Amino acid sequence: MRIDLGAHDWTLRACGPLNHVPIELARRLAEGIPASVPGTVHTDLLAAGLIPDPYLDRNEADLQWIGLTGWRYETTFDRPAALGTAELVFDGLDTIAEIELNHRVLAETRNMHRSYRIPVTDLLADGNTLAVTFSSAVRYARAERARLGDLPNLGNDEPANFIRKMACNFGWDWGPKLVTAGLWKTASIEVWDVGRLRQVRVAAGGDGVVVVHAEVEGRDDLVLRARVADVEVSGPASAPLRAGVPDPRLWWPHSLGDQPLYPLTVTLETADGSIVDTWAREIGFRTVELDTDGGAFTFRVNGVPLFVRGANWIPDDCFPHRVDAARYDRRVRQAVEANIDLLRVWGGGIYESDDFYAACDRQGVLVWQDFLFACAGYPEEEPLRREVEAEAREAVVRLAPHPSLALWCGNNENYLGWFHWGWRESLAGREWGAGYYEDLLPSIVSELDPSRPYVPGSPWSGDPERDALDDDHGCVHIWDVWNERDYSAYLERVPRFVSEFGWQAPPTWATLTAAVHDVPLTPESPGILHHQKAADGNGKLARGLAHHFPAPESVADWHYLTQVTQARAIRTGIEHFRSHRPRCTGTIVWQLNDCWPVTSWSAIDGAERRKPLWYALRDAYADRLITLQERGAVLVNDSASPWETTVELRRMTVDGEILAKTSQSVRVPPRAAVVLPVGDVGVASDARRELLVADTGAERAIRFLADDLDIDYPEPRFETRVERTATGYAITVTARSVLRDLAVFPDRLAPDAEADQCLLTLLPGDHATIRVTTRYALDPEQLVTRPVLRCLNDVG
Ligand code: BMA
Repeated sequence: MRIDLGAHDWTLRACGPLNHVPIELARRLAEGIPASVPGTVHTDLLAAGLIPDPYLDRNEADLQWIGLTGWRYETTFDRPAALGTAELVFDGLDTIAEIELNHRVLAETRNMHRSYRIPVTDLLADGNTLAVTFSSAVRYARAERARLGDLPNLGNDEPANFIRKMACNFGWDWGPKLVTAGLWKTASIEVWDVGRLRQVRVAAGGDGVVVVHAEVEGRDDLVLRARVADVEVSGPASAPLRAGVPDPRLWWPHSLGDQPLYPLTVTLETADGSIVDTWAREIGFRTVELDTDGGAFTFRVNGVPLFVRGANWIPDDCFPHRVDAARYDRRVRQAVEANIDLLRVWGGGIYESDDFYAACDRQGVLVWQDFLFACAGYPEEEPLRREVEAEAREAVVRLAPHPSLALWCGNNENYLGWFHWGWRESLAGREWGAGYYEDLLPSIVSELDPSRPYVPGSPWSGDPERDALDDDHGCVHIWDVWNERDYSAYLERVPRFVSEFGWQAPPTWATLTAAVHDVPLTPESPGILHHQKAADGNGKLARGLAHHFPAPESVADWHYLTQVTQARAIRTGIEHFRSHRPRCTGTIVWQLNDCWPVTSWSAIDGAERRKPLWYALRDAYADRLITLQERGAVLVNDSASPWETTVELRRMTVDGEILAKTSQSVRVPPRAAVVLPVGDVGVASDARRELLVADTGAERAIRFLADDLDIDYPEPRFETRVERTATGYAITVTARSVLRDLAVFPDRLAPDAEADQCLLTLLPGDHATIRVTTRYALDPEQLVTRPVLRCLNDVG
């Protein structure tokens, strides 16, 4: 029997130290306010109307006292009716907690990434008081740093590396510093009598065999039974069970096939067949390997090598308990609709809830899971070491049943720090975490999840002695391009695999203006700058833009041009890297999502809206891609069937006059790329006014032969027609001149309005229909006028 304590009334009080609590709140916070479990202090204070929304304007700055204060959660509950062993179960405590039952301290915890189970059988009375007191995570981490001595940390200005808590909770270069405390996952009382499944560990490969290792408690005559599809096996609880499903249908990433899932139920039973405990999941059958031969970094699923079309995943909210199954599902759906087939769960966040991995299982998205270490040196001393071990063991067992899980990875960018940020020298022999990445974590994976590949880090060159950034070996992160150069610099390199590269842009207009209320609103107004966390972020945005466009004259131009630049930058990178398959076997864009409204590298902003980058990803990650590179037209086919087509190549002027033309038939085998040289057709006579177009009928690539600043864009000439549809509006644009990067931003008119296409380049005579979905009645005239409808021809 299980009693959900979240259904009980909880009270939250501030407790020592109180010296940072605002005086006007002190009395209320001493008396107590209603609290939620799962939840966190910030959201409880928000619900009680005591603090403003931390995501708006510069409120974050006024709320730093929360992370410096201690907090006590309290509830009462009756003695459970059932008899047997009673345990208090916490699925997640954030983070430095003391648990008291009936005023007696039962346990102290210090790891957000673990669950806890505390025996209470003999401690329960008819009425019980449960209190969980959290001390300030900031103060704890600082004290641990003082005790153990400092280690490098680039992620934020607090010693996040000295506490097992989501690192980005202390701030990141896309996230606010809102240091939380609370029972962030469910809390319950469980009472069991005859026996209990303590842990169920599952391995399933491509042959239909499921192996179930169970750890049980209770009587020693209990029987374990596993049912998968129509197959049922049983045996003594002390031995693993093997069930074989004949002719299993294989699970594939969505780009290669279906996602058949098989219900697996494990029961613990008495000898006469009565069920004592049950564990159930959906599993899938497939193999996954990482081929690292000769420096490669190639994922193979069911033996098929992939070009990974990935994106990096960060916590979808600074307060992760707010991300429910439906929201995970929507976010993964947005990834799939952008043709993304792998998400990398980044090491500065969390092991996500099972709802996330289940959404990936169902929708065919591979998951690369970092262990939770990012951009810092980590102490290997106690108590950190045993916390790391306990959390890793729990995470590996919990996530192993998910067919989507494809890779375990030791850390994010810590080898980069070792090789490139001066750590090797400054650490002077001190331990910094390598023992985790090279020893502890791989041994846990090989013990508990031996069929899954493991790499020590991202980036990683295959050898701890070799620079982690090596284009010939393993996976690299490319950051100098955004930080210091122009996006054309992506074209200079052909790494084996790129697990991070990114370019910033502001969130959508609706998201930005709902979060920032500056008057006037400018790229440098205080709220906009507050919602930009990267070092010199706005400077980099401005310099990135200056390579291609005149300085924006208005915030509307800034917003449009920075978004165009972001989309272009990532498109440039992806098309180039994909065109070099099979030497390069994957790209993971930084980053899919945001945790609040912010200018960042994301494709989907903090209010779930798609930025222009999302649309660019959908195009650049399409199964069939035609791209015009320096060396010719490259056709990339990542589908499972051959691509036979005719490519018509034209060089034309911006006014539509055709200067040269050829056509060629081509066959691109599945999962291959073919280069067609463009020859004389590609040689410009006046680059400022010419472009190259490669058309297959269904796919098209356009390459302007000069850079934007040199192009003589014609005045935009076009006609529009707006029609009401069942779900909103259809806008048909007929181009009379070249129109470059045409976009409609309907979120400027209604908060729910979305366009189905963005950044279209139309040639004279082309027409395109952009569908806008919205529940609101919009003004058709505004829909087709600046700043809602824009193209590059009318900048300035
Ligand atoms: C890498 C990531 C993140 C960071 C991003 C952008 O360092 O691993 O830490 O947010 O680049 O700077």
